[in-house]
Amino acid sequence: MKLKIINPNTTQSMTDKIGQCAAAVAAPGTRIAAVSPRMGPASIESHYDEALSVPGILDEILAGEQDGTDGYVIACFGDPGLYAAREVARGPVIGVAEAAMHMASMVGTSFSVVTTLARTCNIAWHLAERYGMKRFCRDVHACDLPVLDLERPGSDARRIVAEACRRALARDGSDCIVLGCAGMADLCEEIAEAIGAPVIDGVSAAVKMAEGLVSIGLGTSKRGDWARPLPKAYAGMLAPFALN
Ligand code: 2AL
Repeated sequence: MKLKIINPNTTQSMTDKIGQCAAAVAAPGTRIAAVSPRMGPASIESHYDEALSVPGILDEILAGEQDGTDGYVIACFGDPGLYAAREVARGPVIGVAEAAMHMASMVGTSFSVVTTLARTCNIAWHLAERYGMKRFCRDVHACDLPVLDLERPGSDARRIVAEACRRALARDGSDCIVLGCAGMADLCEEIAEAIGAPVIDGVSAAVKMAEGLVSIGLGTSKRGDWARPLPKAYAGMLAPFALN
């Protein structure tokens, strides 16, 4: 099967890292294509960044529908454009926050989210609410790290994130940690080992969920809310997004 992992930000080093983490957990028969969209922000850490990442994500989904992609992962913890993407995809589309929170709720009765900047905490809370995961989510903690610091040598990000996870677990009395940024995917194993509790990276979680759904023949339902959008004209820069 062919899975497309879309890092909605345009930072190629992060896309490469996400692709490696996805490939490391994929089954032998799964082909992973990790991409950044042609347009979008360098990192996503505000509602503005999220909104402007969505056209690039949809562009990648539309291309995937042409080239036989079986399933998709949106690899940004805000799950930007997830429901719009489902409207145009036949296969499953999984958001990393959605996948991580669901898997966390299966390995513990409570989780703590550790994310990048404090301003993204509310985005995580909104998602927990949307997915019915709020009752499992004890709290959302920020490391006060901008997303691109995860890519910057010398930023001390590994230590900062690990320490934030340790503190979150202790303060919340939670059972496990959800990493609140796709750019933290490579830190998962070492933090789990350091803190002695499950740490869930949404990229791995979403890859396995997409793989599982495709392997049992499940795609996005086209009957109701996620039916294909109606054909109409789109004006200006969005003209190429008009569907037939
Ligand atoms: C993210 C993420 O996963 N990728 C990105 O650019 N921003 N989310 C976050 N909370 O930092």
